[in-house]
Amino acid sequence: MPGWDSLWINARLATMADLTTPYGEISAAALAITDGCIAWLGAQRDLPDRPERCAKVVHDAGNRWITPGLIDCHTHLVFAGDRAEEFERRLHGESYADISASGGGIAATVRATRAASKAVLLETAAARVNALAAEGVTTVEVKSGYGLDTASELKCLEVARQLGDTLPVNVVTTFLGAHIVPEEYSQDADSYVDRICSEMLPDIAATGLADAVDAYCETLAFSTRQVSRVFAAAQTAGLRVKLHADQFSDSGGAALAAEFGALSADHLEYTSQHGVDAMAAAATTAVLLPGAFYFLGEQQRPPVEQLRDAGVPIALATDMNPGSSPCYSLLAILNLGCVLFGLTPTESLAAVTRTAARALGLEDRGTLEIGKRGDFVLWNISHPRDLSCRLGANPCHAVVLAGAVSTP
Ligand code: DI6
Ligand code: FE
Repeated sequence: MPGWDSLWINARLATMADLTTPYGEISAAALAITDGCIAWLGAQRDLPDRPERCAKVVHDAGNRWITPGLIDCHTHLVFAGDRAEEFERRLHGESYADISASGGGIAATVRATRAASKAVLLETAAARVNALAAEGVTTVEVKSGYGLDTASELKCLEVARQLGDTLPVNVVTTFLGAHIVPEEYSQDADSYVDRICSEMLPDIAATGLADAVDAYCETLAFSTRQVSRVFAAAQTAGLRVKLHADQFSDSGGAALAAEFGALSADHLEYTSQHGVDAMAAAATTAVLLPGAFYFLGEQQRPPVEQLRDAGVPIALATDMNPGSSPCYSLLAILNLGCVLFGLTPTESLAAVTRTAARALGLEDRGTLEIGKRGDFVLWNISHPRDLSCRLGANPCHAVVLAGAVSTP
């Protein structure tokens, strides 16, 4: 008798592990948990004994599909204020870049976030995390980047950690001090980069509040030369890097990310073949963000074919933020990934499970396999492709986090 903590029976598993069969399906399956991790999975008829004799608790999945817990690997969900008015300005013809240049955009959210208390930031961010969790998200990456001074960045990263401590979701944090040049440095971007490298990044790394370092490489933010300095400082502090790259133009961001062995390069609409090849060689994951593409009415799609051909794994994420992607639904992103970027439903689901885990450097999740965390979702769907083909539906039946049912 194996003595597992719990056992789920009558399940259809989309393991996402061995994708030589679609979704890595195991039908008429069972899945066992011990100490919060997957202890066994396979065809139910292969169980070593009757279910009640195998585990302390037996759950009946009711022949539902079970997928790995979803992972949103790129968000900016700790922020104050809102920018709905900018949404209207864009509809009237102003561009994202024009609005940024006139003091709106990220700078507007920085002003509001600096002025907000930790309690307000926590409450508003918790509502956003809960929206994701209600759709089966069990791990979420949260970036700072709306503080842009040490104290305000620490405030946001503390809030991010607190979200993970208090809500039924795992939080991975990223320091994005190089988001834009803050207003007080507007005449001297390089001095702000100096400050990030010599003061902010080392101080923040020492607190342990940041799991990685990101930067925004774009004409309205930082150049490749400036990002290189930030990445070098990150590596000195022992932190992995990732990059907002080539969103509005080919700045060579993807190749730069690859040069620093980045976990991921994100956006990539304008990435060249050279950038794709560099990512493949460096095993850097591509994180595509169809929410920002959609909200900003972009026309140039990321080079999905080239990424596929080069074998670069493709992840998808919400990019949840108050400006370029006020998207509160990772399931909607699965649909946009298919419709806007031409991913298949299988690729889309892999993009928010196994590949999203890879984008975060997490080897303990993202697939249903023995030894992985017991983070998974039961769905009211007839096939995993349903998750990609609907928009605005939430077929999540239950969420299990480290083996424990977390849905109310
Ligand atoms: N991620 C970002 O950091 C920026 N764009 C993006 O896709 C800006 C977010 C914002 O508009 O606040
Ligand atoms: Fe972003």
